Amino acid sequence: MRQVHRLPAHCSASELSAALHSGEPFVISLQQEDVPDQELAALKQRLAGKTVHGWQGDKSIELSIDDVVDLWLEDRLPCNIVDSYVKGVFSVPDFLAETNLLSKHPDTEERTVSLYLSSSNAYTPFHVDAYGFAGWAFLFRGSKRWEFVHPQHYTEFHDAALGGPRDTPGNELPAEVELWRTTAGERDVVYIPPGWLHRVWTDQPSFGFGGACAMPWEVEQVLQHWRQEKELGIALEKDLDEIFRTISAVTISKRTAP
Ligand SMILES: O=C(O)CCC(=O)C(=O)O
Ligand SMILES: [Fe+2]
Repeated sequence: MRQVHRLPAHCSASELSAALHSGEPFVISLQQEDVPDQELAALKQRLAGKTVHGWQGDKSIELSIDDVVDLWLEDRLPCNIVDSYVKGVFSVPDFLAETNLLSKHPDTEERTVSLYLSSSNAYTPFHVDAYGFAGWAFLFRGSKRWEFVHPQHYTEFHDAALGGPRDTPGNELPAEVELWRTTAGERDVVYIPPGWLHRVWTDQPSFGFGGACAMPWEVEQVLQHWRQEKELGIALEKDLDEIFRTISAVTISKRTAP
């Protein structure tokens, strides 16, 4: 068992950069001055009328934001996580936003910020995030336990009948598979590098934001995972080769513009 690296609260930019480049998950606590606190009641007003998406295992369900907030306050959401794209209601910290290539393409931009809500005792089974993108998850409230498995073990977890990674009954893992563990609390961000399997237990009602990422140095790893999924016949519909080609063409032409 490995403990996921926790960065010190006021770490330097170079420590943060080293963690982001390490290819391993990490946790960092964000300060109030970097991410001002938010109240769910205010968020409910800002998103009034919106339909949001939740996950019951691998099944997606739709709920109205008003119902979701009320159910969350009563700690009885009917899904393991509400994970729904929201724009403009959360300022992603610079270290996650500035270099994220997914914000530079219309087909992936909406994935960069999602509202996250879970009730206590929720459990999200092993999975890899869509397309093998990296991810970040920030909590204003609550507490979650995370377990990770390195991408090299992906095929051992793949189940053709399920069309994705299978969870392990009784939480047993093959002896050769190393587990990485951490607990995230209020104001923590968990960073999930591309292709890492993860499962999550929610211990306290949780409210925060998360999203998908692909940093320039992660593109090869994302594409590798996506090609692996294509071979297994479970890749999602978007053409990632094309998306990253478009992004790099735009980025290069901006850099060379007079
Ligand atoms: O918090 C959860 O239950 C799941 C979170 C997750 O899988 C993610 O943020 O990628
Ligand atoms: Fe995930």
